[in-house]
Amino acid sequence: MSPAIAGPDQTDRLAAFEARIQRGEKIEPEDWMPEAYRRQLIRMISQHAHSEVVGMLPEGAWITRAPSLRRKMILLAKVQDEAGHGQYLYHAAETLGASREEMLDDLLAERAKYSNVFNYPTLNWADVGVIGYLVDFAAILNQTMLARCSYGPYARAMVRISAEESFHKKQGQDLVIRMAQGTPRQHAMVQDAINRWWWPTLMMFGPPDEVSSNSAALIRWGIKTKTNDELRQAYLNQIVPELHALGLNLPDPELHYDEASANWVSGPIDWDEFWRVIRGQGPCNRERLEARQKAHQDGQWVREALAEYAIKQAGRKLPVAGGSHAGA
Ligand code: FAQ
Repeated sequence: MSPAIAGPDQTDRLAAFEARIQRGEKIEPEDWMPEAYRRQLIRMISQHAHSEVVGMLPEGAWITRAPSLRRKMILLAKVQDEAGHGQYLYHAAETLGASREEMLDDLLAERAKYSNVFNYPTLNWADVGVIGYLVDFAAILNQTMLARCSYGPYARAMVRISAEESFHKKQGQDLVIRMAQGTPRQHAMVQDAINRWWWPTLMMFGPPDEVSSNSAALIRWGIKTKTNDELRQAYLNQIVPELHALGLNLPDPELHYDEASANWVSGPIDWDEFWRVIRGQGPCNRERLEARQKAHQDGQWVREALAEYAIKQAGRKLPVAGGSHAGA
């Protein structure tokens, strides 16, 4: 609700709410919050949850083809973690009044967004390392910021998720280092994977600040504390020297170090590609959605069984005369 159209009570409430955020207090589910704050959080947290769940697919495709038992165990654990992250995030969105069914319906009916980066194919084993290293690192920078966000349940979920993502990044980095220092063929494979994932990963931070429609509200309410471009810059400054140290190149002839600002500066990002991908026309959007729709259908009997069980359990716990419980 904007202060301009709020009545006196609402204006006071909004001012008190914003003062709490200024003081660094966390907003909890039972607290008063402006409707626009609630809507922004549901939008962002549900998109984040969808990204974790859809994000299981590109790497999940390699579980059966991992080159060793050790790598298979690591990958299984990572993909399973992403499912857990989806759970925490859907729960966090539920604390704001969103229903799980509605959120999933929105994803399956293509009404909801999820991260652009998961709409690209994983063509070889090196892609698994590059996703873990580059994509998880990008996610960590974003999520470390969100761990300080003003909404308590989201901030707390981010603390745990970021810790797990750090392990994901380390396993990806380890794989990339091994391949970069391996045979010429392995080096070429990992270089090829970096060439394909580099630009989509830079796009993950969201569109440039001047066209980021949600940033102003999110920053005002302490949900984001850094802009899309600020996080993208922090990412470039950390990842570029690390990749160069491994003898890996980036597919950007204009990438250079600017002494004056002490920043790595990238060439232009193809934002047309970004908008196409998030509007459903990326290389794998259809495949990703069909996989989620099939998983949802396959899980129908589990949901029915759980619902039936819950009804039976509730029936057993119905209070009876004398204060005891039926079936107890
Ligand atoms: N992809 O106004 P802004 C992960 C949309 S988790 C798709 O700048 P905002 C873990 C945006 O929704 C990765 N759409 O938006 C993992 C908006 O459209 P709307 C996901 C995007 O919210 C690793 C429009 O563009 N992380 O990787 C994207 O201020 C490995 C205008 O944009 C999160 O979701 C995008 N990249 O900033 C899992 C973190 N960027 O909704 C498996 C939470 C923008 O108005 C394997 N989210 N759009 O119709 C955020 O921090 C923010 O929402 C941003 C976007 C930074 C993503």
